Amino acid sequence: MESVKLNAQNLSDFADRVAIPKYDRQQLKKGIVHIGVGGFHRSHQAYYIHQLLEKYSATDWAICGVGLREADRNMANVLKTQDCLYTLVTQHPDGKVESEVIGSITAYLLAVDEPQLVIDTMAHPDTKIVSLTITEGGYNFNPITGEFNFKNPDIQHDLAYSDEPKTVYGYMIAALRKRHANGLPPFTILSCDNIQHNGDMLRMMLLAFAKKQDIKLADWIASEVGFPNTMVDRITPVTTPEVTSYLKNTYQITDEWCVVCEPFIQWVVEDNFSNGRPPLEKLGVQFVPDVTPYEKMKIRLLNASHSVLGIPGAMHGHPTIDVCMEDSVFAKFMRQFMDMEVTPILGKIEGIDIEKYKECLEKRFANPNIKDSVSRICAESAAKLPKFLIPTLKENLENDGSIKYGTFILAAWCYYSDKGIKENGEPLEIIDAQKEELHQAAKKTENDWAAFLSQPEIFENLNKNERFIKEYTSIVQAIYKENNIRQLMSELLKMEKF
Ligand code: CS2
Repeated sequence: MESVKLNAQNLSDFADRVAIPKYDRQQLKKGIVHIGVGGFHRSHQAYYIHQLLEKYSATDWAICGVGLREADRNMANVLKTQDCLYTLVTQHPDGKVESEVIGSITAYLLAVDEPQLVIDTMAHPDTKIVSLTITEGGYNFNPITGEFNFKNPDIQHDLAYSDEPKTVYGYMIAALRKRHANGLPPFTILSCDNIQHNGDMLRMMLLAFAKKQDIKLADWIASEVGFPNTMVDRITPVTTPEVTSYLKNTYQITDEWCVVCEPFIQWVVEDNFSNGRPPLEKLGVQFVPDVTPYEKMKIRLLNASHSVLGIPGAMHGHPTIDVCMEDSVFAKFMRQFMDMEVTPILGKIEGIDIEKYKECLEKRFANPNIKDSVSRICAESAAKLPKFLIPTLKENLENDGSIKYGTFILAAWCYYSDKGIKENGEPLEIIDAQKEELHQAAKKTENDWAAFLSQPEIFENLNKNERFIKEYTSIVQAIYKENNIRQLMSELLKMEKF
């Protein structure tokens, strides 16, 4: 049988092969505008909303996706031809696969082409929530001063030309200004990135930007807009051509925008919405008064452990996270990091058994069908590690706790950034907006062992801490001398060398 293109017109053709939306997509109101429609948004929030539409007819909550960058153009083009439909492929550890066409995104706007339409959609009375996944590095936060980065040229552009914004802040302010002028209530702003206190951080940044333009508007935002903090979780690897072929060969579906994910899904949200919200609690989303302990646990255990496997994994030549987990040295190293360096600082979390949570993480990482590439994990480490790993190190330095495992990863990252090759001499695929700066700092290492740490926007003042410098220096020297990361990990585990 010939493969058929996924779109609204052909949708019913697939009904005997995969699950397709049962609701009438034409009748839905767009209650959510989502900025940053990557794989994660599609496997997580859009999937939750899809289920609400399936099971509870929550017809006010369809999603309008927005891409802010020129780089989103390809996706926008594909989406147009697919009427925003895509297949979600859930890969279970035992080999079971579930494929389902998701219909909750009903429109997609490429902001560079239609800035006014994006502002008008956000300012439309139907829009109740603007949600975001703009990545850990996307918040325009200056880690040294803790303040909004007004030096960013795009931000300066948005201040000068507020009707033709480029940044997420420019768009949100333009739309909120319009709502205010029209006497509409503001939308809730819902951050779904892996940053502790993501809502608070976004609020602080947006208010700083708003105050520069319009104090009255800033006051209105400060008193009326809800910025719930959230913890989001579902491992979503990069879609590979194998998945596209799988859909073609198994179900005869041509889908150029499919997404793969694990079965696990979790969302914990503070119930602080200023203009209504979908009844997500019906699907097991947890609404809590304070998300802090959950987000800390998830970011410091799951996201940091990903980097703990990914960076040395990439250097050693392990292609994916499950392959790292199959290697007992890597698996033990990660467990030790979780037990000795993260668990002690987490404290007790009401309703959560940390031991079980860690065991569950190990199983999720070991899922052989997810094939989550180490290059995805290592991508943008300069934005990730200051959120995932470095805060743990700092807390352990304050409390006299163990710092060996976390320090080892930073030293490995230095070598990785300096040499840019695997142990077997093949080039590493380094994806990082800070790639050049990292390389410049790292390449001075052999003349000055702590040179890599002189990047205050990443390490702040860690390079002034004597205990840390001592540990770091001894590890980084060993890594440069031996170029055998796995061997050194195993020596660290036996406490032989460091
Ligand atoms: C990963 C996350 O980007 C990363 O380094 O740790 O994308 C992770 O897979 C998700 O946060 C899982 O919820």
